[in-house]
Amino acid sequence: MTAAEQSATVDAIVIGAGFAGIYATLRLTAMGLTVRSFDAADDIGGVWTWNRYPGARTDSLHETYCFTFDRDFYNEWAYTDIHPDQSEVLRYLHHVAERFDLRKLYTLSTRVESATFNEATDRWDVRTDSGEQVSAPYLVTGLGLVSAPIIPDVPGLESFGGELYMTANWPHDEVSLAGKRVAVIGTGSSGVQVISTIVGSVADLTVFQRTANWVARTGNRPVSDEERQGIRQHPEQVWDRVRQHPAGWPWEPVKRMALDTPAEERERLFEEAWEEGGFALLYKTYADLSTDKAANDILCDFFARKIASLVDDPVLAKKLTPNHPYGAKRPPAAEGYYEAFNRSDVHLVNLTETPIVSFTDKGIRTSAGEHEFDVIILATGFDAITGAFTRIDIRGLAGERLNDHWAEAPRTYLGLMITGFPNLFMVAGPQSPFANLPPGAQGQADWIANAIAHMRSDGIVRMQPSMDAEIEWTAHLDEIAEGLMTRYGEAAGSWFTGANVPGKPRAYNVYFGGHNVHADRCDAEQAADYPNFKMSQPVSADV
Ligand code: N01
Repeated sequence: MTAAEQSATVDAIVIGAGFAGIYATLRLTAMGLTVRSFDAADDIGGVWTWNRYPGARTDSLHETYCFTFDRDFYNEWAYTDIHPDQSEVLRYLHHVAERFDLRKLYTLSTRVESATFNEATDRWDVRTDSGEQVSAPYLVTGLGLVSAPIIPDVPGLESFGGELYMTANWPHDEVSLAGKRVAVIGTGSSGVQVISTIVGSVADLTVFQRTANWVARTGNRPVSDEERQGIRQHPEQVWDRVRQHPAGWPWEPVKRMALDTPAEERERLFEEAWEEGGFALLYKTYADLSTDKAANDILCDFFARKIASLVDDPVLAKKLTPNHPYGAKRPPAAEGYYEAFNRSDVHLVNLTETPIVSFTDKGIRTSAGEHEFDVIILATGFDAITGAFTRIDIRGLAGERLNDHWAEAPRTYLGLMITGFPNLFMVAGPQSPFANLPPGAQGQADWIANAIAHMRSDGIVRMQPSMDAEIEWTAHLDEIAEGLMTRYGEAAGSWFTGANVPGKPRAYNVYFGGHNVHADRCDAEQAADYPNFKMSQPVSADV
């Protein structure tokens, strides 16, 4: 048992061992706080410990998919590819944990089941699934956006006699798919990565598609030595660009408008961005693609023609072409995805025509008949953003359950704190920006650490946002999302809005106003001594 495991009372409890939780642990420890950190996984790494499926890699850029708090530490690390794969990101996170001696603070393979704010002590009482109870004045969550997987509610799953895998909980041991008849259900970011990676190595691949997706190329390639040296000489330039970009990308935000550009010029720029891959289509072409449906239609027309040119069978190409705006759902990327469907050993089952009826002992039955498989892979997504919170019994002032507070929609201030849940701080929580995760998580955890330092220096025992601030932030977030293509997310079944989970309240779960705008607001809040927060001294009764 480590020293951390023995201590039931600490200064801060952190939940999560991904980018968010690791950095919060590091930052709070560096301030001299005693910290206990928990994660349900058996190792450090968050989403990267669970999602080990073939082809898993980030579509963020290598120089931004890491922490930037220390120039030398930043310059030490070198990812191989511009979009690092799962194994390298996991190695990086292990490297951080080891270098800053964080492992000893973590209790792994342990799920936090409940967290209750104790009004008598002004501490969070946390209970884990191992029965351990720990208490601390500050509770910091880094629960991850996509950490609560959903299993399709289809009869007979347990009766399938072959191998069944979930991308979101992929085995640690080698999985051999070679020579097998494989089904992949789901064509989100995970599904398209698996499909384009295993194609050709399996005997037969059947893709069950409910909603077609706009799958950009990745444009992945190794990082050249020259690029790496350039970044290492002036890393601050990268960090500044990331800080100023709405999505936390190291690119200049574009200002030109598709609707003001001649068709040939647009086509040329779209082609260039298509070749570059990833988010270039969205972030490097035109500013009005996300705001103006007419501009977005032009991009979708370009994309639909691309699909038609890549898929030999026009009927199949049509089935693979989405009918939602680009960006209504989180756009995935994969290399050779559409081309895979030209192979005779790859089949598409369009679930809008022939829905799944049940799983059987041999495979999957749709309304058109039974398909037999050796392996079924579920790439069916997550109860994203809020799911990891609502699966924990969290209770704030007067015993209010977080699930009740969020019964209709998540409500927070800046995605950082919740009214009625004092001293509960969230890194990359609901209503925080949809953006490149590590820079946002680092900035938010810094903000939280500073807020805790402020509380400690001023003898504040409770900090929570005012109800007005929470209402204002939620209204602002909705207004922004309604002005973007995200307003079509519900119809497209996007997890941005909870529309991918039957019965989940429909709401915009993430902030689309920009990582930069959010960071500015957080900075301003801090600089002005937290005007939208209620701070209480001991023996207060501000319920
Ligand atoms: O999940 P998803 P994901 N029957 O929700 C389908 C991040 N990520 O794991 O669209 C049949 O996107 C569902 O169909 P529909 C990234 O933020 C990043 O792929 O609801 N199908 C959909 O096709 C991403 O957005 C990276 O109609 C069913 C799919 O399953 C997020 O994680 C890589 C079904 C789920 O897609 C989630 O991605 C991977 C059912 N009952 C993930 N239920 C990168 O950085 C669901 N589906 C590259």
